[in-house]
Amino acid sequence: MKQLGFLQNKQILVLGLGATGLSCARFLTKQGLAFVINDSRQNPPGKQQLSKLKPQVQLITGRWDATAIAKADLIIASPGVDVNLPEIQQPRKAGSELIGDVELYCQVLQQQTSATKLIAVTGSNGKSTVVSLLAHMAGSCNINAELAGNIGVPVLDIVDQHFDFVILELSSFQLETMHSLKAQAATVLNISDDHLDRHNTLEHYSAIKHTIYNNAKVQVFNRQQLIAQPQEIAANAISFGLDAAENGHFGIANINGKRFLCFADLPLIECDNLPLVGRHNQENCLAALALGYASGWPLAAMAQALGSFEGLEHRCKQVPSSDGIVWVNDSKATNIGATIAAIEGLANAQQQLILIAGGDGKGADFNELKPVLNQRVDQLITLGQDGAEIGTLKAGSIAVNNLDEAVSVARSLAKTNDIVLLSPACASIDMFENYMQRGELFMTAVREAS
Ligand code: UMA
Ligand code: ADP
Repeated sequence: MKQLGFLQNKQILVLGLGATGLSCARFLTKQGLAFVINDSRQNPPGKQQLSKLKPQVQLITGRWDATAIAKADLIIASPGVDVNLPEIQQPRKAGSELIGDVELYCQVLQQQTSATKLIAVTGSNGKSTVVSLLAHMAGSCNINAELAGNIGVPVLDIVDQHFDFVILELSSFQLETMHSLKAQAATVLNISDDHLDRHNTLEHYSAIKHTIYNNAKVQVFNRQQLIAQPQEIAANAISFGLDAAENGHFGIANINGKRFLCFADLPLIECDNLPLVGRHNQENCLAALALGYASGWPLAAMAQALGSFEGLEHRCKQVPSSDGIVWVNDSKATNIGATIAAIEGLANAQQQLILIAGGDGKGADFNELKPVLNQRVDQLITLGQDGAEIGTLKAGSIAVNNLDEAVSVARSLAKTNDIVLLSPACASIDMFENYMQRGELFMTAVREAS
């Protein structure tokens, strides 16, 4: 990669030494630039790798360092760092720039007049599923595309490779520190309470999400959720929704008693032929089709590819078992919206639905869960820091101490063919390393006992 003029002669400070901080360190090192790293944790996860990459780099840990912040001209913050903290804002010198890694990535692409087109996806739920669907469709259509962002690949790690398209999964944390994104296609899939411990109000969280539409060539929007729609809908915007679609938009039609994903009235694929379960996933497929179409990808080939996308782990996935109970791992449901979608997608008149929920609620108002808990869930088992609060929403709920106990209580309540759904509506960090570990432990408990 060419040396980038706009980064020269600046005091650069990287905040955070996780996956993002390390990718910043790799990028800056390749550019031959000096930098300092500051992580508030005593022992940040990237420490060892950093010492191999650049042993002489100055790393400050265990606090936010006012002196380093005060000296910096350019501060690159990791998404997990709350940049609004007074410890970070107050020491900054006048004119210093504070951005995230994705903002820096966009600036680099623009400096290089790169031809790479960005497809940008945010939303409270469905981001990883939609970007993975897009990557799967791109693969089937022989389109040179790469996935990056919140899905787990820090963008600066791919900045010196050429792709025709980069599919960006963007969190509110990343969007909060960005202003230069110019996406070919951008969407806010949906908005429900999430991360309010950091963004305080739904209005603020929503305003941050909406910045993804700024300068987008094509806005792709959920026509059934007003809060997620651009304030000014451009003439070329493309909508998706689970209802019938008008010309130029994506939706669902009933044809001879069968439901099809459609482009206006053109049937693309029958819903029963989608390996993904639940109406929320039909919505995700429509969003992916709309984003691909907005990027000039071939419609028929994209639709065909949907038929072979098996879905991601820990998202409404059935756990194999031999005990006749339908165990479903939806550990990635870390907010209320995801849990409501899972319950609505799975509840039916024939099978009892037993829900296991609870964990760290991140400041959410659980009352929104009450109607669905009372109308569609037969038994509620709660655990974790905010489990008791969820338990108050449904009479007869059972509180347990850990996941093993939750599985054994659920087994004692379930009859053959009943559904036991782990869909916590909460983050996992109060009891587990992450949602993946929570999902793995659930699957292990199910397998061991069945
Ligand atoms: N932290 C500190 N002090 C620091 C830096 C971080 O206490 O100095 C804490 C944060 O509060 C956070 C954790 O450490 O709890 C990790 O933060 P980080 O910024 O170091 O995380 P990275 O390892 O760089 O990973 C980040 C994203 N993490 C977060 O936004 C918390 C990853 O998204 C993303 O895949 C990665 O960059 C690459 O872009 C993960 C995530 O949980 C999957 N995202 C949230 C979500 O999906 O809900 C937003
Ligand atoms: P994200 O990356 O936004 O967290 P994922 O695709 O990983 O989204 O899914 C997270 C959780 O949200 C899972 O529990 C999944 O079942 C649920 N989910 C997926 N798509 C939707 C949607 N469109 N609406 C509501 N919930 C959804």
